[in-house]
Amino acid sequence: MATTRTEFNGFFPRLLDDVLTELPSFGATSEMTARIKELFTYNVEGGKMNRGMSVVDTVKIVRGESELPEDINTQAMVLGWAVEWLQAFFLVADDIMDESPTRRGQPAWYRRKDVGILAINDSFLIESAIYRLLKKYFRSEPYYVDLLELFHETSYQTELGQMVDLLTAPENDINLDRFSIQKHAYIVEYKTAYYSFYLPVALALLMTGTPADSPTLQVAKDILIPLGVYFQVQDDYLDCYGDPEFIGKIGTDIEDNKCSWLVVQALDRVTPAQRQVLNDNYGRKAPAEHALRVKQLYKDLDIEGVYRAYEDAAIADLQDKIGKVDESAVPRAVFTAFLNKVAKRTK
Ligand code: GPP
Ligand code: MG
Ligand code: MG
Ligand code: MG
Repeated sequence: MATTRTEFNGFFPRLLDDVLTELPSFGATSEMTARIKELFTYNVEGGKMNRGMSVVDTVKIVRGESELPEDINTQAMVLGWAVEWLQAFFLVADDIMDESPTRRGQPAWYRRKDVGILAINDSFLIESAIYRLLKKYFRSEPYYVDLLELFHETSYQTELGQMVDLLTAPENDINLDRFSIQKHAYIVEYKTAYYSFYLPVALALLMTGTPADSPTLQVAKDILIPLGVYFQVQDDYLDCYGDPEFIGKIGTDIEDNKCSWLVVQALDRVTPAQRQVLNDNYGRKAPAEHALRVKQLYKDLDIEGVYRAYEDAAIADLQDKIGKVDESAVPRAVFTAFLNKVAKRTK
């Protein structure tokens, strides 16, 4: 049985408590502890939890068990939540950099009056908590260093992707020549696919006895990176076409001059006159007419139709890749479970 959201969420208070109860040993006062509690509660909870739950589900599939023994379940839950903590660290920082007003249906953390620029240090604190949890639950496991290396490498990959995302989107310096399909491919692979898709499965494989240098991890990567790329293309699409009420965030990619999948596809299809329209309206924070003009251009170019066609092709390609996986390396169900959660998502 796949993990339910209730079951997964039910584990959070225990992990929160683990981090909070050791804070006095770091000299924390009750005020400090209360603030850290609010920081973690506000930012780690409340997402879709797909990344975290997939660690637990992958462990179940690999072990061929619908219910895990208690000790294994605990460790799988910890790794699942560690991925959610990593995601919270990235999102708190990303919202500052993207100047996003909302996240998960509430004001972005840095926008709270009592937070502001402290959110930078808060994002580091969220990251550090990951390593407190790993130490507590995995310190004596033979694969402890492998877990640490995987979190470190994945963070590095994500930060490299975020760097290119930001370098490609300077404020007040519009240059459409900076955008390309290749640049977009690098950004989405690095900023999203590794941490969102490869990491949860790789953690589950390490936990279930796969050595860190096993070719099995490459088998997983060959499917999960393209799946993660598709996921970020969806994110780019939803930034413009998703319902903010439903997705819990207000899109800012056009205003932020982002190398989004939509603009890259548009550039591939524009006439010189339409390119001029993009040049004159993309990447402007205000007035709102600029972004609306870009959206009208997307409509003229039927970018939504281009997206639908991409989506069908991406799903077919992933199904094809999954069909070719050697089941003695990784059960195909690991990947189909993931694909089913992501395919045609609207949130
Ligand atoms: C998604 O980009 C990528 C991240 C959240 C990774 C951020 C990485 C850091 C090292 C901070 P996005 O800006 O499109 O996400 P969203 O649409 O959710 O803001
Ligand atoms: Mg961003
Ligand atoms: Mg963002
Ligand atoms: Mg986005």
